[in-house]
Amino acid sequence: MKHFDIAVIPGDGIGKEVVPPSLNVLNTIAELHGGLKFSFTEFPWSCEYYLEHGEMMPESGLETLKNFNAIFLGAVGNPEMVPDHISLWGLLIKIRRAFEQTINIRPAKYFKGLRSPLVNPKDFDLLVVRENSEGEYSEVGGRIHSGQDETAIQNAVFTRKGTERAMRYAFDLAKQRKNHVTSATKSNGIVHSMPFWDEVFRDVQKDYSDIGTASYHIDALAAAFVTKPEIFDVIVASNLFGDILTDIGGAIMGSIGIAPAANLNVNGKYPSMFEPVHGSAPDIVGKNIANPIGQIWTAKMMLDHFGEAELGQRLIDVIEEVTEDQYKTPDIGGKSTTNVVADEICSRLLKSEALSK
Ligand code: GGG
Repeated sequence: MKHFDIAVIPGDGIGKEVVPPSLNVLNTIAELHGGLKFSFTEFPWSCEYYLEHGEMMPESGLETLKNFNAIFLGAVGNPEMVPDHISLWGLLIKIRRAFEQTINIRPAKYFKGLRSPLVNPKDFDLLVVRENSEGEYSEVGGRIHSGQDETAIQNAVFTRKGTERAMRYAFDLAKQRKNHVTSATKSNGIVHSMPFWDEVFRDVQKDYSDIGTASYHIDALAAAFVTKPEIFDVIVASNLFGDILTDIGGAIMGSIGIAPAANLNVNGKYPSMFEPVHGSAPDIVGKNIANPIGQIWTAKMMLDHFGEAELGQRLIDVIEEVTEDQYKTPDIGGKSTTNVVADEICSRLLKSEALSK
């Protein structure tokens, strides 16, 4: 029996609504497999927790999380209660940094049963590798003066180590896919970090002569995600560019509510963390209409990470079947509730054929 200990942080807003049904899906997967067991330990760390305790997670939180096989996170943020930069840096980014989750992977593909807003979406299937530990998301900078002289300085940090690591990860992934990597740059406008980014890309590329490459300025790349997403395979991007591009990835699939993400620790020292791309969506909280697919697809990425790719594939096939049969929440044009969609996925998983152990 394979046993995985998962730390569960539903977080804020719809995170609390999409995580529980996704745990049911994982339990169903375990039942289907027969030789797999998940133990879930839930932590209440969130903006509500912050209001009560003055911190998003306790001081001992990282020490506690360290012992789990993975972290399954919902959403973070409630700007009416806690400023976004405090909630994000106090929980989500804190975990990413402390656990050296230096790579963030975010797929987007044409999804059967969903209406993409694109007139002709073709069969796009792309994967963004986002540098997840530095870049524009850096704490270097500060604020001085007030009034007319008030000044804010935010530095972006690009190290050769971090940049090269993300690029090598992208090239290695491309080998298992369609052998192509696109670099997201902006070296015409950002005068230091982006020419450096291009230089590292050219250096890394030399070690992967069988992989095709392209380099797009981020503005043109954002447009191409909308006009011709089918030409892309793996895209490597800095922290901010990757974050923005993957919201577009969600949008062209039909809704950001279905987009998944994995924050990967690639040195094996700490657990990785799995979270959907979407945030806490305060506008739809409490209505039981949040799309659970982003969180459930995130569970598929966790299964892949555990080496259970066959189960992961089964899960994504069932998700596509369910959307094709119109079990859809309102964000993708349906009338189903969060729980109806998730329950349908569970019941179809149970009806599907047994899997090899
Ligand atoms: N699902 C996790 C979540 O709530 N993300 C919100 C967010 O703003 N994330 C920014 C980021 O991924 O850097």
